[in-house]
Amino acid sequence: MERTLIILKPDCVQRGLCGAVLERFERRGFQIAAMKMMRLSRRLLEEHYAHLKGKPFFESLVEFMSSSPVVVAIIEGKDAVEIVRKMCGATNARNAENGTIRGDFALSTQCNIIHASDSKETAKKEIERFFKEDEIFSYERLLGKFTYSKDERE
Ligand code: IDP
Ligand code: MG
Repeated sequence: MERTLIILKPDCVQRGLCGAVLERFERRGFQIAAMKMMRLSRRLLEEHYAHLKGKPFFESLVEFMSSSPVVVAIIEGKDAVEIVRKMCGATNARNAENGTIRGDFALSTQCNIIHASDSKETAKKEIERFFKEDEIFSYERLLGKFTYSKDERE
């Protein structure tokens, strides 16, 4: 099954919304393959947001992302990368559709609750950046056969 990386950002942790956000992925049928709390270092953030280096908001973004512990998790399921991105909504939460995580929980471009990998290639890199092999769990859920049809599970 496909895996993608999410980060529940400092605003999500500080506002006490981690449970509400994770619940959405679980309710949709996704499985949590890994999860931990960590404080992101400048070194890690400079690597993670390398594509944004040079933007006027870069320093402020690094400061924000290291201002509180965050929760990092791996979400697993068919087409997880694309569906999880869709569930997050637009980067600027003020433009995010109602019903998306950002559209329901945030009003800011920077403080937008959640990071999610933007492609299968990025997901692979980001999972390796944040998790060791022995922190990732493959397991079968008893209700798996009610989440996907037989042919979809294969
Ligand atoms: P994404 O998180 O929707 O993939 P990116 O463009 O990859 O959006 O930007 C990464 C993060 O940087 C955003 O989630 C947001 O927290 C922050 N960010 C992006 N654009 C701006 C901006 O114009 N001002 C402030 N922060 C921004
Ligand atoms: Mg991005």
